[in-house]
Amino acid sequence: VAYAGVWQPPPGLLGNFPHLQAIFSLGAGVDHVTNDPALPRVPIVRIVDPDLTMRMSEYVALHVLMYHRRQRLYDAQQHERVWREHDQPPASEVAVGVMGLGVLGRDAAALLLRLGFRVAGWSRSLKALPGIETFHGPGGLEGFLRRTEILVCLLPATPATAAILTLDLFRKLKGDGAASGAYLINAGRGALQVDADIVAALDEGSLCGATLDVFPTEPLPPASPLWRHPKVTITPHNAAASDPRPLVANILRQIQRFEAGLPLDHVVNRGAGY
Ligand code: NDP
Ligand code: OXD
Repeated sequence: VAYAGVWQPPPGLLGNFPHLQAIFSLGAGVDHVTNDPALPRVPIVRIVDPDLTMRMSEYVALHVLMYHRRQRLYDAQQHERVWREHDQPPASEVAVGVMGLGVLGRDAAALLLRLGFRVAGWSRSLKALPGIETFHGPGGLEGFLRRTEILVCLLPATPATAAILTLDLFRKLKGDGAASGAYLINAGRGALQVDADIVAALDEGSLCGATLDVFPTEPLPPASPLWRHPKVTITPHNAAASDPRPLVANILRQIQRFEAGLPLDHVVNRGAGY
């Protein structure tokens, strides 16, 4: 076996292949591969594919618009047969902040900009993106949060991002802006969030709504209070479910390039963890 395409291989499994030359994550994230302490020292390649990127941007736009257009409020009104219109601020007054300005974060941010929102992003290294206010590093986080009403998280799970989404962080979001409250959309990884802090933030009002696609334990255990929380929207880690057709074509293209002596694209930086 020269190449392995894996999602969540049991720890130690990949160490059994002495001829392995590259490991392909069957997704954009790689934490499910890198968390194997016995992982062979071969390149780890992640998926960067327009199909996956578009699916994630659709998800982000859907949920940002859901909060912006107060769709859950209108759903509740419909249930009660209530015909009542609420004030609707223009998107140009609503500040959306994207944590992670990688392949997925940049595309989602560009789409949100196109929809008219005030968009900012936060990344590890300095970025310059047209029309998007950028912040970076631990020193840039507070300024980014203070101006953000709808927080979209598209960070990878690494030691530096573990449990970054805490009550303390939610309290820094801008709750008195045009969106009339702060909202969270996490489609990055469950390891980024502290579930109990999300519930606490929703209950005290520092968050007015949360869309969660990922969880520290998946599937989300039936006993989790998130399931029935009236301000939570849950999806089963399918924000950008990889379609096997483009995914397989993508990996085969990479193998052909590699066997022709060309470098692999999108190789993970093991030190950084993404
Ligand atoms: P990239 O590697 O292209 O981008 C990661 C971004 O996160 C970069 O902008 C990087 O900063 C930033 N980042 C990493 N560490 C830090 C840190 N410590 N502080 C601040 N910023 C940081 O990844 P993708 O955009 O392709 O994917 C992002 C994640 O989305 C994946 O790792 C995966 O976990 C998740 N995902 C979820 C899916 C789902 O269905 N829910 C589907 C696909 C992916 P810099 O630019 O400076 O390097
Ligand atoms: C991914 C995912 O990383 O689907 O691609 O979570």
